[in-house]
Amino acid sequence: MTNYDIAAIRELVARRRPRHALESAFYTSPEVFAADMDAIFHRHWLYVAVECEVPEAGDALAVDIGKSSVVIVRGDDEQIRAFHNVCRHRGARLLPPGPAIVGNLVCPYHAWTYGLDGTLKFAEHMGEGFDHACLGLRPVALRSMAGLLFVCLSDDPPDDIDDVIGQMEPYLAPHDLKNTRVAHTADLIEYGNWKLVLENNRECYHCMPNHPELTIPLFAYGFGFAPEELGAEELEQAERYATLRRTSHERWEAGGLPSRLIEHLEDRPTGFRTERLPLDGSGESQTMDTMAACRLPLGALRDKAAGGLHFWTQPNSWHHFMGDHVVTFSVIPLDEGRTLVRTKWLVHKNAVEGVDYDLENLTGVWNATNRQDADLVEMTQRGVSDPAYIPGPYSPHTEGLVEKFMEWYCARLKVHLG
Ligand code: 3BY
Ligand code: FES
Ligand code: FE
Repeated sequence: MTNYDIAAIRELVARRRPRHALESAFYTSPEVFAADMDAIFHRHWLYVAVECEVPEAGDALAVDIGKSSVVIVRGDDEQIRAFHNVCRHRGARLLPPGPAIVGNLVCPYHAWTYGLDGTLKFAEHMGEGFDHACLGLRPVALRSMAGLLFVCLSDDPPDDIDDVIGQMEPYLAPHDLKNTRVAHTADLIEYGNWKLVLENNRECYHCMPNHPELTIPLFAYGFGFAPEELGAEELEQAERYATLRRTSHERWEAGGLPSRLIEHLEDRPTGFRTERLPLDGSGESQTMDTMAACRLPLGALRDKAAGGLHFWTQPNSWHHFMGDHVVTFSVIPLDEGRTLVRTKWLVHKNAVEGVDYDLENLTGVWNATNRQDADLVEMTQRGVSDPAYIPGPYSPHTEGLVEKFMEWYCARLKVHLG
């Protein structure tokens, strides 16, 4: 049973003006939100966690996604599995959101006890003929992409994930995510629809006026501009950036670091984009002084100026992989006007806070940038909720990737609404 009017939403999608922001209802209507959860968040691969959050057998992590919740757990056989966080007896949640260490998964209600592989091991007082075998936890599709964990809530997940993993692993592997640990997690609730969060992330048009910490201007030139629209000084910077990008790619690739752009944002269910981009200043890291935040390099990375590998997935993540640390972001819609942005900073697993890195220094740039982005999203949510709002045009130069996100979104809605 759907709690939205499929025909009405289909009509909204059909009349979407290309290369323009969406109509207000897409950002403000509870019905469109319900359709988004159904068609997008329940049918696509979602980035939710990192392998190093469940390093040992019995380590578990519960992640809420809308009305759903998923338990990720490492079994005694070292395999990581995911299950719906719903007891097969009368439905109680097995674990609250967040990390846990478990021997078995024991329901707090009547103590039905599941093994780490999801099988029901004990259920007392259930009488004769009770069939344990068909009351195991319902599995959730899970894939590790070089240590990034993706789940799909559908029983029929898009099968292009294996191709994405195949293409991405050479880019991600040098950062050796399996030997990292989470130095810090920040949950930020942004007061805007999840699509405004994604749209904002898919352009750097707003970076110059809003993100002084993000070691721009270099960053901004990585995401599109028109030379003829730049002043003389900006043009010189942009040209310097283009040269640095080319020479950096040559150097990184020669040193075994895949760097060139791969972009499949709008033509497949699991849209993604990656490129290793040079960073400002020393080129080492996304810190206020551009120098590495952590003394221990990740994996086999010995080029201190390894830039920042950015990796985006649709519908819900973006990441920055640097030589000394990784920052990952996952987007989880809460309702039509609120979105959780969960940021994790990963460092080498042996790095000691206060010795090898300073937490303020590690998290400074993205804590500030996230705050600024949250403000931008909130003010946009307010504006698009105003009866006077009319969707405006995207820049063909600096918002091309926003349009690709929207093309993907509308195409995916169409597929699922028929
Ligand atoms: O974090 C990102 O990947 C993007 C790049 C452009 C704007 N935003 C900061
Ligand atoms: Fe889980 Fe009863 S609801 S044991
Ligand atoms: Fe931003």
